[in-house]
Amino acid sequence: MQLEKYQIQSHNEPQLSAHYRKLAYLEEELGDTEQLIEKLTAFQIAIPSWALGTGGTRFGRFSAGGEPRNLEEKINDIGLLHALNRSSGAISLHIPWDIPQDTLAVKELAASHGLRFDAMNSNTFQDQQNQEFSYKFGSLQHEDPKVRKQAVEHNIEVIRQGIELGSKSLTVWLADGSCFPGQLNFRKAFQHTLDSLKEIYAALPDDWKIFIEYKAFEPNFYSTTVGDWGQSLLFANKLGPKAYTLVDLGHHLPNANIEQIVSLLLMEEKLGGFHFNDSKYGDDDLTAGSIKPYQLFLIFNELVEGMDTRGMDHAEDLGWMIDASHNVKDPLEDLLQSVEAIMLAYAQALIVDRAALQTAQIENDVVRCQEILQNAFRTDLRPLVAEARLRSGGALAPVELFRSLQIRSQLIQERGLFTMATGL
Ligand SMILES: [Mn+2]
Repeated sequence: MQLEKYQIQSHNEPQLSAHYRKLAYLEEELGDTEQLIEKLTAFQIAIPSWALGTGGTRFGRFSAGGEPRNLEEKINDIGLLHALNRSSGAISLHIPWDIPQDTLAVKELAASHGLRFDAMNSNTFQDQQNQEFSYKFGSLQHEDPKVRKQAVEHNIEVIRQGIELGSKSLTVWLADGSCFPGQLNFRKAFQHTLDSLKEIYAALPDDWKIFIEYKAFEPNFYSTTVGDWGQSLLFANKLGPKAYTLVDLGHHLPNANIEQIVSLLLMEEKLGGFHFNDSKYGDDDLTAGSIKPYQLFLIFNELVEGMDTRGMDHAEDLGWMIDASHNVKDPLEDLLQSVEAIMLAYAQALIVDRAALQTAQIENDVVRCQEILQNAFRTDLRPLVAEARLRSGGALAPVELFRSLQIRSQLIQERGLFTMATGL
């Protein structure tokens, strides 16, 4: 199904006067908001192709019905999201779950929705049918060079697919590690991984980036070979200028200071990409901003400060992606909520009074520092984010419109109740 312009307009129409009233109040508070709205309009968050179906845990999976049955339907779902919020203008593909059968047609379909292809994702964390060697004991780190070669070749194949689609980056997340003390020689595992990554790096086109994602634990529970930002940064530094660290919010040990990590990676010019989600305990993959919205704001505060210090383009110079799983919510509603939370945190970071904060820091005025940050965080910027959406042709209240149009029922009618999207 496709959203028509008139459907969005007739949803917006009755809400306009209330919207402009709230916006006027905000403009009185903030002064000129044009620049903020421009930045919000430009900011796009990639939707992962594996997050459009209902996720699950190892205990079960409960389908929402009407899940996309193929890559084309996944692209259509992201097209729906983008039509609603105008901030989901990119797709992050996962190979082999989403191998394009007809690349040209897939590109055309994405373009018809205004979507571009963000980072490609390889998969050496599970065995595929007809695969010669198993990744049970790792892929790029494996003791057996034949397993490493197979994993390297898979990554190079993903790059090749990405080139055809117009992507410019490869995200490598490895499940490699060990479950028990003594199982691995840490140095050997690191060295094998580095050697394998070097081969993948050599296959990158000049204008491509490789993102090395880290994760503290799971599925391995004793050691992970790319376990934290230090290990990722080691790899990225040893590989070269096209290699960067990717931060996934859920991949840290509890209470890690992610905003500090982000700040230092930006300083080192080694932050490349971001995976948004939220968590209470571990890699819970919950809706961004659902548990710790203040942390999300603090992270954006460092991102904006760090990018501005280096003269980076907020929208273009880092890869922004959601990496979440939807077990109990409708995946599309969940993604709309995530995008909204990310946009809000970004907007709040944009209004932080940087000059005043710097002065307060220099004067060791700790109270003032907190006041400045929390003033920004506690300003309700929803009208500003909504205005950016409205100007780009999106809906004032995307989730409400999704519901009033009964989009899920229509998708179920189109695709059936017992469909299951590929993914986690
Ligand atoms: Mn991730």
